[in-house]
Amino acid sequence: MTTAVPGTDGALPFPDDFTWGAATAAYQIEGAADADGKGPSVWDTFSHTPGKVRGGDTGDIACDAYHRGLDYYRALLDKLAGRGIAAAATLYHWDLPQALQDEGGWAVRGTAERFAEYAAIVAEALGDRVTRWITVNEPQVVASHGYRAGTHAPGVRDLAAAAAATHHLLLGHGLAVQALRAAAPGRAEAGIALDLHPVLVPGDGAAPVEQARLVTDADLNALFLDPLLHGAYPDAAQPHLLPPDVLVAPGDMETISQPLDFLGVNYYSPVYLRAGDPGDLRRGEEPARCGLPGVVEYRPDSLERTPMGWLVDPDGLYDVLLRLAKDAPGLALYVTENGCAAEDYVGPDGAVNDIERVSYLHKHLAAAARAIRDGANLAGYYVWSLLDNFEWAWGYQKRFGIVFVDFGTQRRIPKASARFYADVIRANAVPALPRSAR
Ligand code: IFM
Repeated sequence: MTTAVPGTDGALPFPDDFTWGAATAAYQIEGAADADGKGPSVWDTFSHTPGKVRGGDTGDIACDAYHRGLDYYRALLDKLAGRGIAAAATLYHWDLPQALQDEGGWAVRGTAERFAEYAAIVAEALGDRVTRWITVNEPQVVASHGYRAGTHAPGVRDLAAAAAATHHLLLGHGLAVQALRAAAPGRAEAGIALDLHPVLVPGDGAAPVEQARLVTDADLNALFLDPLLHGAYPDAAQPHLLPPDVLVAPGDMETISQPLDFLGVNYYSPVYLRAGDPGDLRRGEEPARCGLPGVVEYRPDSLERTPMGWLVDPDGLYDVLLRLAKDAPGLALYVTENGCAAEDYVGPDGAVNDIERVSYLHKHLAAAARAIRDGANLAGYYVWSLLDNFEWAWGYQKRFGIVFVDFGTQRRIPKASARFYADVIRANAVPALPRSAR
């Protein structure tokens, strides 16, 4: 199957030193749940609890990646280096040792301190092979899904624990940055990856809608951006999401806001708000998560949705990158995750022709190129995800990979999107979008 060849008329170029990558996460691909002395983690516990993950799926085997290398991480990094690929390593992508959870997990300060010790150990072990470190992936999701809604591990539903987790995840990030820099002076580049969601009010928002926009933006974005970039929690956030003062020890905000080497942006979809009645919802509407009266969230009919129900809105990526260019001038940005689930299947010819994902990536890469042209300091892009994998509470039912995994045989099949992405990387440019998609 052929894909569009970039680099021709109208192609949008990327800077010469742009980084291209594909992201995965340990629990989602490694398997080997109890290999080599590994103790249980919160996701082992959660996925083995009946009713928590669709279909009863677990990460016990996943893509079996761990068993495909001895001395797994060193071997993996050496193989990547051998292929001219520089790894960026994430220290925490949602899977905490169960022993730390038993002490309170991210709801207690001790976990942030243990995390810094772990960062130092990992940097000692792998610092000769890794220079770019992401401390924590999507702390917003950890706090909201793991500690407030309980739909992710550790399955806690407790507002106070979630607010505490927010602070300790950020503090853990700050302490880990210090540990990384101490372990690999002058060599470690440290950042964090945030899931960011533009909150949009098309047209003229009435006063309550504009108020809801401010609160929703504070809850989802500023609650993490402001402490990291400006050393303070945002006043506009809902009070129950804000860590209480008693948890914030002197010096914490300085630790959290120490300069980053880069900021990772995970972008999937925005939030749309309009005036409406949460008690009498129309089709496609949901109560606004900020809880303010007279406002609903909705999904514009003009936008496609992925099988996750997430809106496809590449302009949102552009908006987020330009907002950061303004809010954190000069800070290097990486898109550390972007991609979509699709209904992938192996065709009679043995190929996986994921045209929806090709279209999704094409539009989002074009948005990224436009953002660079308009001033965003975007240094790289990592597609989510390299492989189909364990999609948390959805189990194996949702496929995000550019490489198909047959979980019965562990056979891998690069999809059409993998070829499209390889073409983009080779050309260091994304082909012009068809007029209809602009
Ligand atoms: O699979 C997840 C990933 O682990 C974190 N960010 C969002 C992805 C898709 O849901």
